[in-house]
Amino acid sequence: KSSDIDKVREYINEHNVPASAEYKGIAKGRNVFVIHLESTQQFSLDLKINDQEVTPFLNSVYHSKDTIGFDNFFNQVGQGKTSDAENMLETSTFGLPQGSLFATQGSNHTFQAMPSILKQEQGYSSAVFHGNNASFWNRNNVYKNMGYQYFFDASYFDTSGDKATGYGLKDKLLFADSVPYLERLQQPFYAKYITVTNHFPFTLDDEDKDPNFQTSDSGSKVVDGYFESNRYMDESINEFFEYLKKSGLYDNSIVVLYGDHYGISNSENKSLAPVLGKDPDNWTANDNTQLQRVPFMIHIPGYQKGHINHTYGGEIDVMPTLLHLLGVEDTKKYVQLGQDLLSNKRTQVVAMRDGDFVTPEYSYVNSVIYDNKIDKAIEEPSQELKAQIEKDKEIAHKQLSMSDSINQKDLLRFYTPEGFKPVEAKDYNYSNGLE
Ligand code: GP9
Ligand code: MN
Repeated sequence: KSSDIDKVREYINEHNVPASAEYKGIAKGRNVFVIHLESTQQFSLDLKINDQEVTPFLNSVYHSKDTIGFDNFFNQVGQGKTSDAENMLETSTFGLPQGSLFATQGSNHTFQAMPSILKQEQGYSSAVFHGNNASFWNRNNVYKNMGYQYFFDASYFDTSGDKATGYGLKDKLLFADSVPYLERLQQPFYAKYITVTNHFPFTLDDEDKDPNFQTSDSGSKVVDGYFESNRYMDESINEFFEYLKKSGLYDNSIVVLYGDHYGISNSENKSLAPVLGKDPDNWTANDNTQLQRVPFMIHIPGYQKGHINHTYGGEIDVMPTLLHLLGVEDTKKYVQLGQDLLSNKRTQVVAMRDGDFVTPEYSYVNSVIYDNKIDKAIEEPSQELKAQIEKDKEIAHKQLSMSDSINQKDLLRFYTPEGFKPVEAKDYNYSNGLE
């Protein structure tokens, strides 16, 4: 109904934040690599186990002068896990309250997604590289509706024997074997790599373990295996960066890295706690929530003004951030629920898919208010704090309900931004490579 989309437009007009002068367009015209770090949580960065960094290469990128990194960036996925993360990054709307938008509605859904916007505004080509079968999470249909030009799934790679694990081609091979396709992509391109090896149950083949890395002895096989497979993923990214530098692609590209969601579930967090130097006996629901931070970094070769930004945000905010960096200034005409992470006009209330939320000072988890500074539940909140929490709750819930209205009713079919051409799935065919 048109009145629903009018409400959405009103919300966007009130909540969109403009690009900041300092950052807008600084990556304009560059190729974009988005690297999806499967199940990677922020705590692995800079973590040392037995005196060794778990992710030495990612750490070097995170602290590079050419990187804008984030340390209060949260995953916001629901039951759609990877597919929810992808949906947020590509559309700046949430996944559904239940189930996966990709799986349940993605075959016939109106998206105004990154590949189509970059194509239409700036002439980008686009591709996804992923070592699993195209039908997983219904990607083969969703990507067409998003306007992805190419989708190189497992069928494009040799996944025989020990080259693959449960979710497909091993990451090092995905990066290496993607090169012949990548090299034929028209520049500038928007290329997404979805890694898979660092996925539960984190049982890496022995041949893929770093013999020099001795993992934790936490009492949980999942936790100990997690760090070993983190290390493998880290090496795969390192190898890909080496390729990018050698090929020359590096200098006219940016690399965006993000973790999609937790790898260690709440039920294992008490085993994880001592590895992180935390006390498992005083573990709270808020500690689980605080562990929902995932890596997010934007690596811009040659930038030189890199730093770690402490803003509180999440996956919903990536799309407007990237578009602004790439010189797509007018994000207000689109329907994006997030706010540019590099703007100081943003609101730092991070909605979780279940309605809980996190702010820099407080968290609201299972109806309990936590003070983040002292890491404790506030038993008797003041009237003033209660009012503040109600306000923040309203902000989080409004953002979620707007998203549900958009996605459950497929509202974008009633709204085409000025100058935007709706995507036609039939224009895409992923079975014949680059022909
Ligand atoms: C599979 C992969 C995993 O193709 O992306 O998805 P997940 O299980 O993490 O949602
Ligand atoms: Mn995932």
